[in-house]
Amino acid sequence: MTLSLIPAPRALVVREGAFELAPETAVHAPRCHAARFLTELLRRATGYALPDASDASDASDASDASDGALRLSLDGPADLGREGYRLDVGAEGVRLRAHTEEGLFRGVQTLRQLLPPEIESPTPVPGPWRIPYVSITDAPRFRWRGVMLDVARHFFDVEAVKRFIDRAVPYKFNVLHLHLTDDQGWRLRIESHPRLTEHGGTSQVGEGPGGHFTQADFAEIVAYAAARHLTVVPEIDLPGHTQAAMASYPHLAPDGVTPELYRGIDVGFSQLAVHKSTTYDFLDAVLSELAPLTPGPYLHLGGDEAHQTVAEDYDAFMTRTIPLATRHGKTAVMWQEAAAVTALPEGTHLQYWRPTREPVPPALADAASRGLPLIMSPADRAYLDMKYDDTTALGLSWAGTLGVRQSYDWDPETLVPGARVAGIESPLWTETLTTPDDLDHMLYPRLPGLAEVAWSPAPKDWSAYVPRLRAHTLRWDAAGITSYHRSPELEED
Ligand code: TNX
Repeated sequence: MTLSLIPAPRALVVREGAFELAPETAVHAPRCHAARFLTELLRRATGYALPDASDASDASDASDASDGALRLSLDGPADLGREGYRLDVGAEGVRLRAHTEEGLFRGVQTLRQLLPPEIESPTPVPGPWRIPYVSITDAPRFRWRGVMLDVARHFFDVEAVKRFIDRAVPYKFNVLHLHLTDDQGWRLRIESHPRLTEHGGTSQVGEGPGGHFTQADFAEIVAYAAARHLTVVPEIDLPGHTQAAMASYPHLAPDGVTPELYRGIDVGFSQLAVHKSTTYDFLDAVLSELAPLTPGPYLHLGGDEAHQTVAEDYDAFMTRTIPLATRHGKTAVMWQEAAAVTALPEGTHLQYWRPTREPVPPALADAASRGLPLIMSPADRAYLDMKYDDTTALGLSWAGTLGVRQSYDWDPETLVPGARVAGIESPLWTETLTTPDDLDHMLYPRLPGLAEVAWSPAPKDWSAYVPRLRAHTLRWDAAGITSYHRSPELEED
């Protein structure tokens, strides 16, 4: 029996035989997101009742798991960390143990992949529903395993963002970074500054009407992500990428003149009035609304491509702006350019995004040597908006084309020697992407490989990975995902 688990677990033993789910198979579990997620998934595809037996027995009691049930419990080994789990499947049933609810949730994704691909079906289909006998001990290599969606260049609504989350969940991602503002649009309602969305939210790349999230919409996304153990990291990109804000409030512009809304795809032409104190009043107001909407510990302040801002001004701007985030108890995250800021607070996360072929900027190497954690998103490995090859209709290619193998074959810990690598993140910029199917096309089949880079122990083996990845296309078919890229690289082994 060959299994096709992605990301590959830390340790896996497969035995002869399989446990078969039956309509009356009982689910014993503490009340938690993982248990709800699992029973909903199983009931949807199998049509089985799978009675909830949580009240009938103590789910934390590991001793009598001999009755052919599904058992989830929080008595897993603590040494596997917050997201680790143990999964044992045998004649006696399924036993998933973790130390935290988050660990159970990650383990549920593994259990999901042990079932036939049809388990992804949104409507009941015939079984049998067999789960091979296994013993798995698993925990992630990195604590930050992110996906990013740019809702600024093209707006994607709550349903589309939920669907994007659904694509990341089976692969054990745990961070959802939302790029909420850019030149082309401001996408989150700020009550103290309603024109940001009433005006600045009405544009996007090209002709479309734009759009924005109300604060209730944003809360809905945060809750949906939280129920899947993803932390939302909202980004307000500063001090460049700010045309939509300045078009809404001209006092934010250096010359005080209202710019037009922007519908192109250039970067690096806008900057806030970095010398005016009213700019910082504005930022304080925005971050003071954003922080309480964000239960996670991070606020992303952008900092990339501020080509209009001279180094001295950039330093002064960030030095003044970062405390507006940290005073709410948040940790600042910024793109790698912010490494040059003289007084970065301890713990500030820097996001590496330039292609790996470029030398590491001395300021970034220096920040890394001071122990600031890095999130690795090198454009020629992790940028999901790069074309697969020259025939890809969607996407950009400024960092080159990015095939499936190239996005899989890299080690985040070799890029900046000695750095503390928090993990990786895969950004999906949307200059050329307008529909949820477009997003799927760029995500799959690259996203699972990036998940494996983030979760599984190094080293990795492409030729052993390809058959596993190919098996996952059956899951996408069963789930009704139609627009994933049919990559010739999947025939390579
Ligand atoms: C660079 S990555 C950008 C974005 C673009 C992206 C397109 C980064 C920090 N800045 O503004 O959308 O390239 O690939």
